[in-house]
Amino acid sequence: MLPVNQVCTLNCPTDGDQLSEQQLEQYAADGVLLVKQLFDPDEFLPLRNDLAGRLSLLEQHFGLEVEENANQISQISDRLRQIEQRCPGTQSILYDAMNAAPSLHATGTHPKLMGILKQLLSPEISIHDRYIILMSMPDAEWHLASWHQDWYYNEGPYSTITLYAPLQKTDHRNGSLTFALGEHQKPPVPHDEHDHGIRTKWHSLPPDVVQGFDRVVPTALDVGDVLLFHSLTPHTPSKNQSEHVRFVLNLRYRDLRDPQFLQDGWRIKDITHARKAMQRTAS
Ligand SMILES: O=C(O)CCC(=O)C(=O)O
Repeated sequence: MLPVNQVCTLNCPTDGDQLSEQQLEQYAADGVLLVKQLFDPDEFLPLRNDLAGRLSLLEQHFGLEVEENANQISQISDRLRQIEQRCPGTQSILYDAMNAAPSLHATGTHPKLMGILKQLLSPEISIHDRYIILMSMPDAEWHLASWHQDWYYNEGPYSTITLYAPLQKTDHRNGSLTFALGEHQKPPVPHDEHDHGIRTKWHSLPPDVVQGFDRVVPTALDVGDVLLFHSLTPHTPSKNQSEHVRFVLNLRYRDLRDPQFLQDGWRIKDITHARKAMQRTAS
C-alpha cells in the first residue's frame, strides 16, 4: 500500500480553502482529496447534540435510564451500544432520524466546504437527499461496505463527490477508508455479491479487479479532517475492531452543470439493483 500522503492534501488552516492548480490537477488524477482541518472540531458540537438529544428521547421511550447532556463521542457510542443491545433495531431508528437533523444540513453546507466543492464541481451544486451519519458498530460486518464505487449505489453524474468527515479519530483499527487512486478515470465496473473476507449485504467490485489496483492508499483522519472523493473512486472501510461506534458525516454533492445530468433532467436512473441489495437482512 502507498502512504496516506499520496492522497492530494489541502491543509485548510495554513493554505486557506482555495485549491491550487496543482491540487485540482491531483484531484483530477487521483479522485480523492484530503482536506486537513476543514472543520474546527468544535463545529461538530451541534451534530453531537442532535445525536445525544435523539438518544435521550429513545432511552425515555424504551424505559431505559435517560442520560442527559452525555454528548461526547465516547458517551454517545456507549449509549448507542447499550440501547442497541437492550432494544435491537434502535441504531437503525437513530440513523434514519439523523437524516433530518438540522445540524447535518447546516454542517453539510458549511461555507468553507461549499467553497472547495464549487472549485471541484461548479457553482451549481445539489446535495443528495440522504444526509447520513454513519454509525459503524464494533465488529459489525453485514452493514459494512466492502470495495465499491459510490456511483453504483447513487447513480447521477460520475463527477458526484462524496464527503466523509469522521466525528472521532479514525484509522484502520476503527474502520477508516482505503482508496484505489486513479481508477475513477476508467468506466464504472459492474458490482455483485463477492467475497472480500466479510459477510456483507453490500454488492462490491470483483476481487480480481481489486487485486489489479496499483495505487491503494489507506487513510488516517483527525476530527475536523474531511475526505472528498469521486463517485467512481473504489474504496473500502476496514472492519471496526475498536470498542467504540465509528461516527462519520457522509454526504454527496452533484454538479447541476454536468451536461449528461442536465440532459437527464437532473433525474437519477434506475438503481433498484443496489436498493434491493441494501434492503437484505442478515438471516
Ligand atoms: O465508512 C464506511 O463504513 C463506508 C463509507 C463509504 O463507503 C462511503 O462513504 O461511500
